[in-house]
Amino acid sequence: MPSTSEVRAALAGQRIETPSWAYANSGTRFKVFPQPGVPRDPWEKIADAAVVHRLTGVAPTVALHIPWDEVEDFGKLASHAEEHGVSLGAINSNVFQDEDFKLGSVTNPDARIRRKAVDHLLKCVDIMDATGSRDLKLWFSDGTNYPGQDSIRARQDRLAEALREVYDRLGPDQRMLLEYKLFEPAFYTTDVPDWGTSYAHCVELGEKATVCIDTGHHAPGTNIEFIVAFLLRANKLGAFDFNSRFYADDDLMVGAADPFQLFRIMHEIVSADALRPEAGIAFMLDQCHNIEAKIPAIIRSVLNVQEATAKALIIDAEALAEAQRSGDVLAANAVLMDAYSTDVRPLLREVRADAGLDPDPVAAYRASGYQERIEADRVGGTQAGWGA
Ligand code: AOS
Ligand code: ZN
Ligand code: ZN
Repeated sequence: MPSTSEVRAALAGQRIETPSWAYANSGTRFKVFPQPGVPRDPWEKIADAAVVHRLTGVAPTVALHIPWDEVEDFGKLASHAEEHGVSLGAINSNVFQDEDFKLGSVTNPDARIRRKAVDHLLKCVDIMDATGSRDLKLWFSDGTNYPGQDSIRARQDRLAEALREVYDRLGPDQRMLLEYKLFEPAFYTTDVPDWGTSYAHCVELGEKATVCIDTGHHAPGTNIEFIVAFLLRANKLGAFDFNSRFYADDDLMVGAADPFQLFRIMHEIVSADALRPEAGIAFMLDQCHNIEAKIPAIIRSVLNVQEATAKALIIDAEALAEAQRSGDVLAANAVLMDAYSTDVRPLLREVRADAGLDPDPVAAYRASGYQERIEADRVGGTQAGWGA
């Protein structure tokens, strides 16, 4: 068994990044239900993210999405974050909401539009220089809807060319995270549809390019922990976009649909000693809270990741290795299930208390009066940009 102090230290040192867009209004293509008190601009999104960090102690960075979080002076935004006790995390590039990108961004058949898309990505790297962000996260909605619409192969060439130009612009301490998604908004082909495609491009690019796994971006039944294990072994896992899904890219709270899957993923992480921030994997949330209150939902999500992590940390690794060595299938499975069946909430409450935090961050938020304050102060909150 790992020692309790090791488990506690690992939990106290865990880092989870929250996304700016999760604090804003969002919805489906059918309706956005606005909520009172949501942030009106990036400054207020960061203030809310800081509240999540103050209450949980493990969410010190917030990811931005450009242009949703466009401001004149990103250096100032970074200082604003510091003043609130957090810092700016991954810069998410958005090349999917411009009229010009109807047939794609970096893989568009028109060279002028490809140029425009790449220029946006380069601008995102300029922003990273100003914010001190390490990661540029790329997700492309590019693809086709009909057989014959465009050349699948030519689109891969265009993608490779665009990625190369952006990769070469990265500073020595900056990284590129290439996210994949099976489908949507394209329904016939997607240019980066799976981890294999992302991995192959990252290998071609070099060591600063790694794969981002969004847990909602696979075909039903996909074994995500296998992908995690494979990429960890290849040193090509850069980040997670955590969320849960019942059907497709549902963007629900992580750990809500399938906490067991989250545990299995965290088991791969823990057994590869990749939980430590120095291991270089960014654990981010990518969620939309369409009907539930935003800040408590994000706190709940952070707690769900912590619970899955704690269960993975208490797995008896020696007993597991012994059962695996001796081919005792049932014993090996029982070791995992024992850990999964353990109620780790008391342990996490203690870890929080040791860090000077309220053991129950959701209750602490409700008691803080913050929600009442923002509802009174903020009128006309913005939309994340999604589901408009
Ligand atoms: C889109 O499906 C992806 O998950 C991206 O990460 C996207 O940039 C993010 O969800 C914000 O919309
Ligand atoms: Zn994502
Ligand atoms: Zn997504």
